[in-house]
Amino acid sequence: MDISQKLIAKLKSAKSILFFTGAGISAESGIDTFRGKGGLWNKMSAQELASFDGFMKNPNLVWEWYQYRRKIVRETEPNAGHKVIAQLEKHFNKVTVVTQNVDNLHKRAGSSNILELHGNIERNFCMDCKTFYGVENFLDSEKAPRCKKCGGIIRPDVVWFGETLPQEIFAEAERKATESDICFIVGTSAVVYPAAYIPISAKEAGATLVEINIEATEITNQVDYSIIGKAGEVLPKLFELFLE
Ligand code: BV8
Ligand code: ZN
Repeated sequence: MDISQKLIAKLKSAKSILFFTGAGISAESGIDTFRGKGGLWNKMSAQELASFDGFMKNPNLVWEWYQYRRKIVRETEPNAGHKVIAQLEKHFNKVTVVTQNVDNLHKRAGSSNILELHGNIERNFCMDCKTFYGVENFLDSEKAPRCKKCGGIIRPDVVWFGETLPQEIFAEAERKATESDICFIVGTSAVVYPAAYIPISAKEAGATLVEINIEATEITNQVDYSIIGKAGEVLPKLFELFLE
């Protein structure tokens, strides 16, 4: 992997850094990505599984898909990539993680400033009375459960296609992007909007864009540095060079 000395020098003089992450940063923990080889969405379409209409048409199928993903998340650990991002908090005034992932692995790795643009797979809520339920309430329920209070349908607290992102979280992510000196784009195909606007906002405000991915993506032609490699290998190497 090729990491330029110029980038390391930039990192050493940076004050605030932002990590914009996607499914690729969790791939080495054993969680499938969506669009890559063996991706979750190769088997069934995103629209059927990660959309409100898909859920209303077949709540039990979608619920089962999320139960399957929760089980995988429970059996996985944060990897070296997540851990380096958490460790960097000791070396910079501000490290913000803006993630599209719903798997909680940044939190479990010890990061403290995390903005979850697409929600969190461990949280659920009743569609009628909005009561929140933690995933521990239904560890083995195959069917979309009903609310104990009002009998309404319970759904995962994630943002589906056609649904707006949590406005205050997105606005905070935009703000942090415009304040960042360096914006790392890690393990995302950068095709999902409006999340994919975040690195663009950082660039427009003068941040240096650094992409870490195993292949080129839609955003590669807009970045200042493109490092081809696995996040779990590149980030530790970057950290090692930074500490030298
Ligand atoms: C919305 C649910 C307002 C949670 C997901 C412009 C503006 C606004 C909206 C749109 C727009 N253009 C199009 C839209 C509509 C749509 C959209 O973006 N469609 C795209 C696909 C064309 N956006 C929306 O609907 C959003 N809502 O805008 O509301 C609105 C309202 C009404 C009408 C219009 C607008 C909602 C988007 C959120 C959808 N929910 N998931 C869940 O179940 O997880 S999206 C899904 O994709 C996941 O959340 C995921 O986070 C996200 C992005 O995927 P990635 O993380 O990038 O994963 P992917 O597999 O694609 O890529 C993995 C990458 O990792 C690859 O590049 C691979 O090379 C790399 N990799 C693999 N291994 C490694 C690695 N890299 C490093 N190391 C490795 N080891
Ligand atoms: Zn209810």
